[in-house]
Amino acid sequence: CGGGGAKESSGSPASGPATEGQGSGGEAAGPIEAKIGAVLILSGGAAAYGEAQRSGLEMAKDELNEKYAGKLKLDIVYEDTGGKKESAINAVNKLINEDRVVAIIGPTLSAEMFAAGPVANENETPIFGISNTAEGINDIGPYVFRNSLPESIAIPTAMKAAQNRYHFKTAALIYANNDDFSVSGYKTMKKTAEELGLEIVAEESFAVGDVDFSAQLTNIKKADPDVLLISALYKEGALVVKKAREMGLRARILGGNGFNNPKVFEIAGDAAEGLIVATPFSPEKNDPKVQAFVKAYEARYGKKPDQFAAQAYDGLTIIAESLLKAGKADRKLLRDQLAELKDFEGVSGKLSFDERRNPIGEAVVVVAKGGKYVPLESVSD
Ligand code: 1QQ
Repeated sequence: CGGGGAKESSGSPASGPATEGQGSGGEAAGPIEAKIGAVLILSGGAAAYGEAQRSGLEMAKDELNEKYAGKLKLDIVYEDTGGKKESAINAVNKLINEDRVVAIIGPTLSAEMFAAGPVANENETPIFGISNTAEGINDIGPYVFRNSLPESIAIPTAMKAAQNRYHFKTAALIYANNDDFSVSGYKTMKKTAEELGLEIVAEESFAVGDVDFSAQLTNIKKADPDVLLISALYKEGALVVKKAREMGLRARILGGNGFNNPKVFEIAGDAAEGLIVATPFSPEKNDPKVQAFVKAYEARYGKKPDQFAAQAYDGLTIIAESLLKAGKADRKLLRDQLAELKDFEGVSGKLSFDERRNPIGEAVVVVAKGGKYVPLESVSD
């Protein structure tokens, strides 16, 4: 493992404040005591993402504290943003300066990370996105990480698989124009559609919080596309799918990461049938690690984990293992260990970072069938 990154921390007392107020710094015989902040959406129209993330984190925390008993003691301080950038910034400031966390997990939305990531970066505190999929997240700075597969990888994977199967000629796009993730996903969808030689016959947008999409969908229906590409969070995205089917749109529908939450099925009902998305996590995966995770999660929470729970679980595991390599709860040493992550085998797949700390990983293409997502290759129509 080497731990080579530590060499760069010229005079480790520089990162002293990171360990203050955290009980043992880990150099004594006791366990490394690490307080981690989690900045999540736990209320409002996108709360199901944060709830799944908190479930994944709590399960990981308990398992890791048991597995590394005597070596590592993790504690998580949760902050709810309600999806608001201002709240994310305030939460990050509080966690860094008052709670003196060694690292922050989240925030849930890319938009929140673009707002709050710079604060953590300036304060030399590792901030680790578990669901940020927009382009440019890692460009915020060297203390910013994510294990969530960028849409620039996931969307083209899904669109190419769908194109190979259904041979679309025309496409329409609709997206939330005031959310960074949705805008970034829309740009990737448009670029990929052009690369695949599709003619774009309609392009529409809306705002997060909107509930009436009939004007946009009337235009889209008139254009009669072969595929409708939707870049949105689950609530608005699922309402668009529902309305599109009510209006009789015949197009196949393909969505981005926002659709990777079971709320989609609750909101869209039967209209979700056939919806295509890309995800790095599938609870069906024939892998003992994934199956053990799914079983333990179901036993604890009474439902299957979604991708957000899985990436949260992996995110805390990565931080815990990096803390053990760092040897103490120190922000700079932890950052250096995180930057060296290679071939981590998580429940949401294998993970390494490229030189810009972007995750290198693979997406599975899934399709909605009978109220859940199944691999596209497993269906015949
Ligand atoms: C982002 C996303 C959202 C779907 C997270 C919930 O991928 O904001 O980047």
